[in-house]
Amino acid sequence: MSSSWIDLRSDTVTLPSDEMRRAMASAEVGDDVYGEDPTINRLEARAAEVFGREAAIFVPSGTMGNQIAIKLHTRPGQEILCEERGHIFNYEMAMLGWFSGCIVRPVSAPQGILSWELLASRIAPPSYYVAPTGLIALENTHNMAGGTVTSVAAMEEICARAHERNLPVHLDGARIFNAAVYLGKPVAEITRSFDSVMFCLSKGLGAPVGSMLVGAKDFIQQARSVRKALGGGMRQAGVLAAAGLVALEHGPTRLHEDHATARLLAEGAASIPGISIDLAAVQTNIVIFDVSATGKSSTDIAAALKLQGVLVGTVNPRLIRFVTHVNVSRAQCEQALQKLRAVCKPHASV
Ligand code: TLP
Repeated sequence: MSSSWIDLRSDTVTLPSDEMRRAMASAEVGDDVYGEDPTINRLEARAAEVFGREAAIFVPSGTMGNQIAIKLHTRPGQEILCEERGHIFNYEMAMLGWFSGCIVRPVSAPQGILSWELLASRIAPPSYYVAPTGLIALENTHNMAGGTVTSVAAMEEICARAHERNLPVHLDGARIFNAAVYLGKPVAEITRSFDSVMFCLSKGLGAPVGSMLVGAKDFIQQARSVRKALGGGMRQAGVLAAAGLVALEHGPTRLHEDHATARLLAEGAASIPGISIDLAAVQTNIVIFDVSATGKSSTDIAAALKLQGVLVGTVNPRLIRFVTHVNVSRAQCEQALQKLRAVCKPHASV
């Protein structure tokens, strides 16, 4: 999309910075299927270091990172516990059923924030006639709950109690750096109890492509085979890893700006008649709000905004999602709010 659009659909739409493009142009590359791409090797080593883990693997997408982890943690016929709005359950093409032979037992949590208390009773009891629980998967920040953050205490308790029962815990940390900024703690510290963590370079951190899966050395070694099986052996992808390295080093340092613009959007939206929003749930760079009391559907409002140069996402017929990122300025957010106010007016044509 050209820069004349105000694109609030997702932080996946970010464009590579000049520094990323320069790094891509000069990246040293080799065949990564042979382990010979020096730039990918550097990115993997750096990601492992940033997360305080033994190893990391570069994957083309967050979805592939999550699905590799699920495949390795589970066996066919098991259940996975996750929050009912979770990405692995709703937006990954049922791959956990298709590829890993598992089903989800969804757990509903206020603001998408799971606790051990909510999970404990959903773990399958030892029995020969029910599917065993094979994995707990958390999502932090929680995308479809509006970018909400699970506390370190809650994550640590879930991991500790799950490990007592020999249950692994995976973190879909697509936006874990946003959670780290909100919590004011390094990612290594907040994710240390998880068995595996996936995070995206290509969301708020701004890289054009790519995600990482981090964990123990053996786990990541096995992940290399599963990635290959999924067609994720990317050969001379050091050109992508070069942008990923820039994203990893510099992306996190400006995420607080996205959180501030999300707050601006949320407070502005809250003042528009007919819009309802839980301001306490707006903690990072995602803003989800209900437009049903305007008398218009989210799709009608999104279409009207598009005609005015503003792109937004719809979650369902009532809910609109705004996501802030490096390529949308504070002034553009103010313009988007003015246009939202206009299209929500009772007699505005949508
Ligand atoms: N999220 C996308 C859409 O798929 C909804 C977005 O625009 O927010 N985990 C979480 C929590 C995510 O939000 C996403 C992408 C992924 C995993 C998958 O990442 P990709 O798109 O790289 O496969």
